[in-house]
Amino acid sequence: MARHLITSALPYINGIKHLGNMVGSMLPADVYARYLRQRGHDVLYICATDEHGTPAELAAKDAGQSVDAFCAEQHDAQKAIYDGFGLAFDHFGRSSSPENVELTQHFARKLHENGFIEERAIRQVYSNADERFLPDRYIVGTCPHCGYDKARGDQCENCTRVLDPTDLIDARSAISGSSDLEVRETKHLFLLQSKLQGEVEKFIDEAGEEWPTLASSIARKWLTEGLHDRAITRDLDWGVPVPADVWPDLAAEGKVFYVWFDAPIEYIGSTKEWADVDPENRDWKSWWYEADDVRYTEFMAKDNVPFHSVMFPATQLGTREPWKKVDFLKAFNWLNYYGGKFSTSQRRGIFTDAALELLPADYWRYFLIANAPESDDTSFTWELFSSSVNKDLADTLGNFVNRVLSFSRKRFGDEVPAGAEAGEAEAKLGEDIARLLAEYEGHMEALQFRKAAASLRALWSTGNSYLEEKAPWLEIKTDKDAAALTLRTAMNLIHLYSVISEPFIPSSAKAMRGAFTLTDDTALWITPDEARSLSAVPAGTPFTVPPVLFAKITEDDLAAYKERFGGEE
Ligand code: B3M
Ligand code: ZN
Repeated sequence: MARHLITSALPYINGIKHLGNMVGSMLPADVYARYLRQRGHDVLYICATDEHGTPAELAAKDAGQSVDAFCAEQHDAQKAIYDGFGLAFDHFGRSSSPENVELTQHFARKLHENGFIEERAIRQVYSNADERFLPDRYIVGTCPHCGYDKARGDQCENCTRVLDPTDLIDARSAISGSSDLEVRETKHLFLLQSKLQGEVEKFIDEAGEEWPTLASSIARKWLTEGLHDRAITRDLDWGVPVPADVWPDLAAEGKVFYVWFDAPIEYIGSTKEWADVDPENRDWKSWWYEADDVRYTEFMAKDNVPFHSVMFPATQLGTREPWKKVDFLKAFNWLNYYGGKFSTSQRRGIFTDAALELLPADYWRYFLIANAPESDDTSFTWELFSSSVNKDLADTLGNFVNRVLSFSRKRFGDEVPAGAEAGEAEAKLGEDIARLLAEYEGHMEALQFRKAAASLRALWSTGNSYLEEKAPWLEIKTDKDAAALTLRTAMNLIHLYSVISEPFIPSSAKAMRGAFTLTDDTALWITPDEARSLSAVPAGTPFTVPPVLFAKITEDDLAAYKERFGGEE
């Protein structure tokens, strides 16, 4: 048993996330966390809403709300959706929490004490029309690297390069659209990342060794470009205030920390929020401080990798305190919608709230993980989605469960039938299952989600092949005991499926497992060795037939979904 700390990138507060956001961070983290819990490990899965920064201010302004009211409301809305998706966080916090404020200020103090923060006067864009400085996303313009004309002041969405607002060509205010901008001098805090370059390189050489190529190559590319000192404060009303005891002038001017400075610290902040709910029994520090026995895995989309692989470790290293750093960084490419981007403004693609209104979470969870953009970008299409739901979930798994249980009840009543002893076919089945299950475990341990889904699918199919081969509906005519053996074995497969499918489709797995009234069902997981004998559910076990697990998506449904969400164009 090991201690596993898991975090998924904090969803930004400014609106409901789409399926691409879901598959690139929270969902795989949940699948992994569920798997590890089932294996008996001590798991802490932490996430939160990322609430500071200009996008929150701008979105609140659009909604006609104060920023804190907006964030509180949006936090609850997002949390409700994630509950609906079955995301079993240990805590889903808020980066605007007092815990995070305290920790962020602590980090800044330590960095300052160790000489890694410096006050510098910089020339910043000031909007005469808006009578304020324009940080980050308050400015839009053309990216100097790729020419994208809607690049934001902090990062170009198109080429993902990190920018400074003054880099933009033809800059204008995102508030008023005014291009009556001038450059004025103002003071900000800079994190002297350049001084930490060597240490971060050493960290990535060691830890990054194990990371998937997508993550380690982005980290290395970043290091090759060199770590630049970066401004970590902003002129905003909403954010973690600069501590007045250390920087009285800046505090008096109302400067707050930059959102990317406090957001990763919220992984720790949210853990503290979790502990503060039950301080007698929960120890946040043991997960983060001198936590050498903890294995820390982070999940995120590729655009977040620089911040997590390089900048957050630099921040942690610069405190000269033993903070837990990432051990394994799992990054994802993009999920597209018919080959193009998901887009909120053009109402293109599927958002998490709409998805849940349409179909149960398990349908989405399975499809998304089975098609996770791991080695490449992948595309959502309704055709692919419905064929995968119909084939894998409805035909292969759901139909198997219902067919076996209904047929057995009809012929043998409400208990698992006894019948003949296991024979050659069962021995072969046991071997196949044990082999596939070992493969499945291997892929889960390696965080290879698509491959894990393929192994799971193969496990489901093996049951169907066995059933087709034995054909209990024919056996029953000539040899009742043989039919009973087949059904008992198939019911053991259903029970096995209910256990091992739990990370992917938790509600359906629960319904499947609930079909059997077992006196002793304490095992969280079934290992390949245990699975081989297919005997966890003995003859005589009472069972019920659950309602149809997965409804098929019809041609009419498909047409309606495409019409509503927009398909190929
Ligand atoms: N909020 C993700 C984004 O909005 C960002 C992640 C923070 S993780 C510390 O792109
Ligand atoms: Zn660009």
